[in-house]
Amino acid sequence: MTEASKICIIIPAYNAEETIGPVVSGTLKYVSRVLVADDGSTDQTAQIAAEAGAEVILTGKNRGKGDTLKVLFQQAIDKGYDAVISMDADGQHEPEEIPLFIAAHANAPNDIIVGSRMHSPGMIPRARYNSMHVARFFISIAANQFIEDTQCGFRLYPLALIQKMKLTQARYVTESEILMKAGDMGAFITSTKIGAIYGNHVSHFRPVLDVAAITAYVISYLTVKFTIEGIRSNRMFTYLKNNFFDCISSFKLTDRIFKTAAVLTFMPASFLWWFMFVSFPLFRKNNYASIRKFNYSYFKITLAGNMLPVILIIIIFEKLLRLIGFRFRYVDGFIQRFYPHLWEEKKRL
Ligand SMILES: Nc1nc2c(ncn2[C@@H]2O[C@H](COP(=O)(O)OP(=O)(O)OP(=O)(O)O)[C@@H](O)[C@H]2O)c(=O)[nH]1
Ligand SMILES: [Mg+2]
Repeated sequence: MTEASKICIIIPAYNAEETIGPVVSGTLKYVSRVLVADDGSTDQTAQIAAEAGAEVILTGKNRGKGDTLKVLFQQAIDKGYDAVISMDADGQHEPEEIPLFIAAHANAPNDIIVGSRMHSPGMIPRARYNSMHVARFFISIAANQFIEDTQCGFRLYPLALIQKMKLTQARYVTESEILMKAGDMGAFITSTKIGAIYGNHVSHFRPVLDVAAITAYVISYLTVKFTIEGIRSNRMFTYLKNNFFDCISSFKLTDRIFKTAAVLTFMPASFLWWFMFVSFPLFRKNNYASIRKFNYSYFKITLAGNMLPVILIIIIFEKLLRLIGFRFRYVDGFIQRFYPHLWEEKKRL
């Protein structure tokens, strides 16, 4: 059996009738099976995908990208695949780039391979590029390694790795959750350069709500990780399936309570963790093992965390100024300064 025959393509789709046909037919040049999950579309997405050659799964009412990905993972596992390549239904991912993922997988079969668009800043809307930088900074810390593009949906997932984690989040948060948990279990995440396509496509991504949902989860994840790493020696990988954090996150109410508490206490807690970083090694040798390994200033991480509300204020300020005709670009400078490329030369521990 060749590598390619154990990999299938999965496409979560929602109201993508304009683009899904060519996406499916394009991918079928590289793999023999494409699974499309139609997530309660109100248009012809399912029919067009099926006509183009995909196996279509109907999920019923719209549940969002994350839950649909979970359905697709399970389908691929049931059908005996080793790995899946996820692609967006809106034509932002080029089927011609599938071989890059297959080749990277052949080199590193246990790694998650993530497409990176970060080398094409000119092709990506400025606000999105900035939020990709901030997300990359914190998700890389949680995942114990530098990940070029943490928000790209064009990825290869080894299914054995996916089965080692419990996915508790939904919509656009799930993809960040997977990277953090995988990296925080000791898995590697490899990047492969892909093109950035931003045309006149329809986006379902809600810039405020979805960014807020990702931020709240990343903060709550780091709250658990920084607390565990702070009080334990040599504890770099803190995630284990069904740990207490998974239990809390599995129920909507406790998930919300924990996220709210984590967001509200993040600023004072970040100084507490910094204090633990500086003083605890006297009796907890090599605490914060992941950060010490990278030799990255923990104070800069603390500062970056505390700059988040400041950046938010500057974004609002910029938008207000734009309304009265002034164009300033303060945010870009702040992002470059406080959320730099982390550990560029030390991608792996
Ligand atoms: N199953 C399902 N999939 C969705 C849903 N919303 C989006 N998707 C899928 O996720 C992909 C990415 O969603 P987009 O809304 O384009 O988000 P994005 O690509 O991160 O954001 P843009 O860069 O603005 O396009 C889409 O192509 C769909 O395949 C949804 O509600 N359900
Ligand atoms: Mg899109």
